[in-house]
Amino acid sequence: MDGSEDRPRGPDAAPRPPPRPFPARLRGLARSGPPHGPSRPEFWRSPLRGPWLTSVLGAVLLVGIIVLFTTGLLSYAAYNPGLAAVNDRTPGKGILGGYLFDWPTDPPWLYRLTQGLHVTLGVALVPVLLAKLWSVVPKLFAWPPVRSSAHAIERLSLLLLVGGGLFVFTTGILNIQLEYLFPGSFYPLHFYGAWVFIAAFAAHVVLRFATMVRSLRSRGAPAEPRTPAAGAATEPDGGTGLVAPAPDPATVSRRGALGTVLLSSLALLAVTAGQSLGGPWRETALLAPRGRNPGTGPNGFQINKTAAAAGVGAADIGARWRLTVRGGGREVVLTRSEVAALPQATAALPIACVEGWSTGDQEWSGVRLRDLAALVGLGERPPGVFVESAQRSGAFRAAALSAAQTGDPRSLLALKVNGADLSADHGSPARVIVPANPGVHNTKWVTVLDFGGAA
Ligand SMILES: Nc1nc2c(c(=O)[nH]1)N[C@H]1C(S)=C(S)[C@@H](COP(=O)(O)O)O[C@H]1N2
Ligand SMILES: [Mo]
Repeated sequence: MDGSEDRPRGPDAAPRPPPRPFPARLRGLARSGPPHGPSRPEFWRSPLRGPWLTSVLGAVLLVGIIVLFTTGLLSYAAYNPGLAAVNDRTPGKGILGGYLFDWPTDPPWLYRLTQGLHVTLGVALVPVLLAKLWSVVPKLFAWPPVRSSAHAIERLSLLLLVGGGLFVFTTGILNIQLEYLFPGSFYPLHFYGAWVFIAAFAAHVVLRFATMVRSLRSRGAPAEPRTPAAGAATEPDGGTGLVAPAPDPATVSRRGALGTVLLSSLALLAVTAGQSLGGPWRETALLAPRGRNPGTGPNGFQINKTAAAAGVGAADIGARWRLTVRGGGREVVLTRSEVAALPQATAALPIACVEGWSTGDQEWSGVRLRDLAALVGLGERPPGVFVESAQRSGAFRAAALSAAQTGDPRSLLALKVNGADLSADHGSPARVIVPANPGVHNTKWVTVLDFGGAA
């Protein structure tokens, strides 16, 4: 636990002790000193490392990760995973899913906000995360690797912290950049990864919070960043093991180092945020994975997957297209002109993707989902609906909507957007649009609405 355990045995110890148990042998190893290389404290030369820098970065991450975790949990709730396996491949979340609640339809920009924040903040925090890891990297090599069972547990939790952190950031970024790299498996990977990470993170915060506050207080926040490069090495270690015992001369001040991290974060923010802000800002979203140039006209807004990419052709959505409305033991089959002849409603709603990009409000018009439920006699208090697409395969060909979502008067089977017929890429002839719904559940090229049905 502490230094007292490391002391040699008393003089009354037998000259030839019996084979020592495992931890004692490790202690012996410890006394023989670290091998050459990164396990020696002198290997690490930067005069910038120290409790103050680590604490500043830690404080930023503390706030940032709480926001990321919260918006991440909200994102899972937005999928309404309790409704059907098509909504989420991890329905059996056990107590980890205990917090899940029915995702509301108000305010209609809710998911746009929570998911835009989640993705944008996650991207912008990458330089802070890397700088934080850099600031503590000597400790990963600290010698001996394990001193006691308590130390072993602490090292294991650090492994989960670092590994878990790199895992959730990496899976998240791969998912937004490579268009659903892990179809179907991203959700469980990122979800369970996040829980492992947050458990290790919570333990870390409990263990280090006092040290962080003390280090931040000890070096006045306004004064420390102004310390010139030459003064960078003067920080006392305070038992943290972060300060290099034999530092090289400073080439940059702590202010310079922190400024570089801040600028990197701002640069990432600047080339990412536009995808969630929309409008003219979209042009600035150089990192945005999808369609910065979706064309002009009423259908000129971002497209997730084109009809061609989804394998949906003219034969599926042309004159032979039919809409099947099912529920309460009844079934109605409609042509496009029959759908267009039903009472039409209009709603201004955004598309907001799990990848973080979103559009501003588009003006959708079509038939209210609850009016379609009424066609099969379920109009009073419509149940949830299972929606299927002409798309034959792929994770997004079907989705389940809750009763609250079908009952909202702004929830439409849209035929038009911004006054024009839907383009093939936006889901012609008919697509679902529901307020505050994650984009992925706004199914395009809809062929079946099964009210009260399930996968
Ligand atoms: N059938 C089908 N519907 C779909 C998709 C799909 O791949 N297939 N992509 C979904 C996703 S992930 C999003 S974000 C929205 C995007 O709608 P848009 O391409 O019209 O902007 O459509 C959703 N509807
Ligand atoms: Mo999406």
